[in-house]
Amino acid sequence: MADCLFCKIVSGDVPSKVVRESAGTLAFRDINPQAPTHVLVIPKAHHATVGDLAAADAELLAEVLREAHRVAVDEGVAEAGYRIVFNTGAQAGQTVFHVHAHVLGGRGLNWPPG
Ligand code: D5M
Repeated sequence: MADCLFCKIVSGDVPSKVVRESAGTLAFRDINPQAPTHVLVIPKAHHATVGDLAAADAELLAEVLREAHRVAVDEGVAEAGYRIVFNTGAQAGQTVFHVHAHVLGGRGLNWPPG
């Protein structure tokens, strides 16, 4: 998608700090980290929300989740505990409409979230 920020990160037109890559996904550090580990995992293909991705390509969604767990392991936060968040829709705080899993860890995380 021409006007999509995360498509531009996939193409390399916008720089990012990549931490992992798989055939269908890219993982890079969030520009505004909310925890010591805050990485975004995205499918390289454009889907606006996690619901759209689940409906269109469930195997690609599974790949996003596998990669999110690998990020947590690589960052050393998997054992203590980490969170995978898909903000979905404007009211839930989604600002970039190219689906992304936030992988958050490295500190205690409150529940319920704000
Ligand atoms: O999350 C969108 C997230 O995307 C938010 O945490 C900031 C992050 N962001 C925005 N621009 C960039 C760039 N250029 N690199 C890395 N991270 C970025 P949402 O759930 O949609 O609110």
